[in-house]
Amino acid sequence: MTKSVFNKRLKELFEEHEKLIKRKNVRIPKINGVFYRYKYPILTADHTPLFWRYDLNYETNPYLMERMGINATFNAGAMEFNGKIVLAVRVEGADRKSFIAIAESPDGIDNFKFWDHPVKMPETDNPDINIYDMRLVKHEDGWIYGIFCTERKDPDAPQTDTSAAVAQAGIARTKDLINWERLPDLKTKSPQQRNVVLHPEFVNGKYAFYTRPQDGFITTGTGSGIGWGLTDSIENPVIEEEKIIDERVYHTIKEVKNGLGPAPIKTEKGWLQLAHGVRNTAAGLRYVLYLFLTDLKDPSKVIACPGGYFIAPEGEERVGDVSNVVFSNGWVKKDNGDVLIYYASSDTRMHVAHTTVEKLLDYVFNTPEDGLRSAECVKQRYELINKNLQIMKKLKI
Ligand code: M1P
Repeated sequence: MTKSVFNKRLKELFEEHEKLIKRKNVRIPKINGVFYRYKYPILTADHTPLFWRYDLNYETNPYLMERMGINATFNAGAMEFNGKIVLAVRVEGADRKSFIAIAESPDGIDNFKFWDHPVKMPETDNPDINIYDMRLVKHEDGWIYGIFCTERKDPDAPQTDTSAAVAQAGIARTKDLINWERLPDLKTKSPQQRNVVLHPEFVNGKYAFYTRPQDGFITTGTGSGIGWGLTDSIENPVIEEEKIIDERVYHTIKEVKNGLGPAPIKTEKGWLQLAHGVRNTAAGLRYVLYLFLTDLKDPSKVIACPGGYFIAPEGEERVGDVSNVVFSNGWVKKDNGDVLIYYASSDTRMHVAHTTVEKLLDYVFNTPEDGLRSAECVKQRYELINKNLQIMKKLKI
C-alpha cells in the first residue's frame, strides 16, 4: 500500500467509525407495556476506538492491519456520572482477555463513546488472569465501587487441565472512574463466587453483599442461588455467614443457576432487583433476565417475585459467541423515574431497554408467581382469559 492509499484508507476508517458512534438509535414501537427495546446495539466491538486496534503509523503498519483486534463489548456496569450515563464495559480482546473500559453517552441511548484509555485495574498479590462483569455501585460511604469477577487458574487442577478456573469477587473503589484503589477480594466459604454485588447502603451498620456461591466454575453443585452476607469492613471483606435469598428452582427459568445483575434500585415499595436465570436446553444453556422485589428495611427478604422471564434474547440477540444469552449487570434510574436497562446479548454486544420505576413495580406486584406445575399455570391463564372474555364482550371486540 502506498502512503497516499494508506492515508486515504485511514481517513475512511475514521469517518466510518464516527458515523457508527453518532448513529441515532431508534425505539422499536412493539409494545409489551413493560419496556421498549432499541433497534441498534449501543456498543459493539466496532465501537472501540480505532487507536486501540490499529497501528496508525505507515512505517510500522504499511498494510493498515488491525493489529490487536477486539472480539466483543458486553456485560457493562452502569451509572450516572457528571450528568452523563457511563458504562463500565467488559471489553474482550481477540486474545480472550477481558478488561474494563468506560464508555459515556449524553442520554444513555446512543452516542456512546469510549474514553481514550481502558481502566488500569491494580492487581492483588495473586494476579488476576481475567477480570470481567463489573457492577458499578455508588455506596452511601461516598465511594464508587467496582465489584467484578476475578478469574485465575485453579491451582489444584491437574497439570493437564488447562481450563479449570477459580472465580472470586474482586473489589476496587474510585471517585473518578480513572484512579482505582484495589481492595482485597471478597472472602466467603464458597470455593467459587461470581455475580457478586454490593448493596448501595449499609445494613445494620455493615457492608452487605449479594453473592452467588458455586462449587464449580460453571456448575453450581451445592450452591443453590443468589446469596446474601454482611461484612464489618470493606478493607478486609469477609462474609462469615451466607444465606440463600433467591433459590434456583426445578423447571423454572432459573433451574440451572441464577445470579444478581446490577445493584438494586431503591423505590418506595422496596428494592427492585434484576437478575439472570439459566436453564438447560438441547441447544445449550439459555440465559434470561427476571425481576423481583425485596423489603426496604431487609433487602434480603423477597416480597414479590413474578414468574417467568422479563427479557429473553430475541432476533439477532440470540446469536453470538455464547448464543441464546441475555445478561445484565447495569441499569440506571433517572430522577424522573425513567429506568435504562443495559443488557448484553450472547456475550457479544450491548443493548439498552427503556422503562420506568412505576411500570417495573406494576410488573413485579401484578405478574403471577411461577405456578411451578402445568396445571397451576393453566389455572392462572384461565383466570386471565375469563376476566378478559367478559371485558371483550362488554367492549364488543
Ligand atoms: O456466558 C454467559 C455468562 O456466563 C457467566 O454467568 P454465570 O456465572 O451466571 O454462568 C458469566 O461468565 C458471564 O460473564 C457470561 O455472560
